[in-house]
Amino acid sequence: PVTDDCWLRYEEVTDERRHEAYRTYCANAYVSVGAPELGAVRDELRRGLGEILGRTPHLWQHPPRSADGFLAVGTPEEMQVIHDSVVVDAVDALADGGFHVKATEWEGANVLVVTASTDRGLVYGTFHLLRHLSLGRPLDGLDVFEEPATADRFVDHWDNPFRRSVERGYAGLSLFDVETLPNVDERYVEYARLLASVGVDGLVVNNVNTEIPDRPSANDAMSELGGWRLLEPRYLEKLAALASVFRRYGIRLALSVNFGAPERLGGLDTADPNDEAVERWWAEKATEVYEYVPDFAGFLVKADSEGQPGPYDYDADHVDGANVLARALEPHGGRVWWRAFVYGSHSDRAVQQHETFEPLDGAFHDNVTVQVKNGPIDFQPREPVSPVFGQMPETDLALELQITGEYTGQHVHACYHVPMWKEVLEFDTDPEGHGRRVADLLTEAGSGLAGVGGPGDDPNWTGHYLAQANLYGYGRLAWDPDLDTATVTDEWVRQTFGHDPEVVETVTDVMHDSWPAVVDYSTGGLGLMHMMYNGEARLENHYDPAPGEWPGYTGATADGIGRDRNARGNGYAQQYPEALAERYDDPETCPEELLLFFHHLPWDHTLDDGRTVVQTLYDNCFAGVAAARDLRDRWDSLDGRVDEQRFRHVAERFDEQVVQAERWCRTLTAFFYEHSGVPDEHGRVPADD
Ligand code: BDP
Repeated sequence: PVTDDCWLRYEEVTDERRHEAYRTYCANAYVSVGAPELGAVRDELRRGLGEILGRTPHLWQHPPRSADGFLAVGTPEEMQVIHDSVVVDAVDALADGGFHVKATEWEGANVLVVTASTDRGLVYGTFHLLRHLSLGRPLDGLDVFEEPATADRFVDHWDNPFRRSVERGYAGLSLFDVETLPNVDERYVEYARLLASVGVDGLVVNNVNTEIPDRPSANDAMSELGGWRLLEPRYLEKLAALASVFRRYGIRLALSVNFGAPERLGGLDTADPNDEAVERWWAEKATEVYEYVPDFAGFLVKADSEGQPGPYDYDADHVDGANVLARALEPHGGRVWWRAFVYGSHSDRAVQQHETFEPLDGAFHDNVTVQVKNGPIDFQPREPVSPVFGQMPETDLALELQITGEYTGQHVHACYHVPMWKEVLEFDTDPEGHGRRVADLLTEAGSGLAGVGGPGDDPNWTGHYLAQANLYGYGRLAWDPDLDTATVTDEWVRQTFGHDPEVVETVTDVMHDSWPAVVDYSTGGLGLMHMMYNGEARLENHYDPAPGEWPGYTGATADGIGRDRNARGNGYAQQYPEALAERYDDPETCPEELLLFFHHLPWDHTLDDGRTVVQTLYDNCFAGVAAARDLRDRWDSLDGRVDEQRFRHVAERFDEQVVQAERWCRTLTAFFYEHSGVPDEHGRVPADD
């Protein structure tokens, strides 16, 4: 195929008995008609069942009486067979997107029901069924109710439509082509299928950097040129065409907007959120957007951050800024996602978000979501969980995760983010209080998640075949944050690479061991971060090691390393509730993997196992390299068991990852030695050469 099917490969079921059962239930499908989503359902059944059964299914508009079994997809109201086969009240009670799948009997026939209270639910139910079949699971006795745990499950593209580039994208050009829209590219449909199959229900199509920053920054090269122009009618027309593709799959579109749009686009002399003309401008603009896209989801805003305009430019605050947009969208059912990624007024950016946003709790409009990155810095390989979570009880918070591997090897390295995200979701924001995990906050508030960085036009979508798992895992966790890593991985591996036990076991292990390896060789594993090239020195790359470039992040001196983000230092730890603040504040109780994030410690400070800080850093860096080599070798053992195309591609990437891991290890250990003057106990540092 021109484009890779990712996890929607739908391989033919090989087990004879299963094949027989699948055919009985699914060779004939009676599918309701009407809503656009049902068109998508029919297309997917044709495709999926066609492959899995090895024969195109018959699609009916009435119950196929002659068959000894059939699949019925629709709502209880529309289809008698479904009405008779399910508890209608239970189906009606499902949250939007929820579905019920049940194997039963009706008038002497075996019937498999896929039903829901909304059309979007039928899409998810259909994908659930196809996943069930792809995983080779039995149909007899099947009886599943599922509903999404979160209301918003967005993928935020950082695409620059006017440049067709992607900020922090490692998979080619933007998928979306403003030149050719409103003509619809087939890949839009393929992409919508991938997203819907994992429950994603919203898509921001353009970069949060809607203009080139007014401060000198390497972001210039990646930001959009005049992104606010997307709000012009001629582009809204293109957006409408795109929306109609995604609507069939239950996905709503949103736009990143420029806070200065009333000036830049509207010709007003201000964008002050407290100005009446500005208020009117946004209201009229919102009305216009909804004329083109009636189910438009809303606006995402990066304001007062990295050179983007914002309310601070007008002596207003984030509440004024978010609420003026919220009032404009409210009559249409739209929402504002206001990003909390604001920094610059502190020497340590970790401190700023909580300080800026926590006092604003309760002041945002109901249709505002404050969108918070998982950690206080910026999508590092490992960070503590942002102290904003759990501390703004009156505000809808969304968790912003990065799907794209900006700081985790940029899709040259394999780095499976799901275990990292699980740590975040399971994190208890208030251990001595109500015990509320991040996952609970997201589901209670009915708010949700935003995953940054969508696929590009690369034939394999993500640049690295194994990075497809991050998109898959993101969607699955957004749907159900309580899914465990092993389940998500197993689903992904089997659908993507089939059921050969050796392949399943090897790929699963490779995935699970990939993130710890990256953390070890690129951070030393004790909570240091951001030791890569950044900013003006080189094209902002966030890929190559450069630990000396931003001394503020490592805090390395002759006597020690790390930052005092504690009571003796800048007080960051004190932003957490007491139990957490205490845990982080004492090096004895601070989790080892975050130790140097919270503390500047002497090089010879000893850890629990008796090793010193500097020796542990050395050991972890070398362990990371050994792990990367091991990942490569394990992948190489699959030669001949995975198709040549994917095998080679991944093997080559692993070769490059090992070289780069060695470079990281050499550079970091030399840096630690240079400051500490302490050689490695095992003679590896200083290096001979
Ligand atoms: C950082 C990226 C930068 C983004 C910024 C953001 O390096 O390109 O613009 O985050 O999230 O991760 O706005």
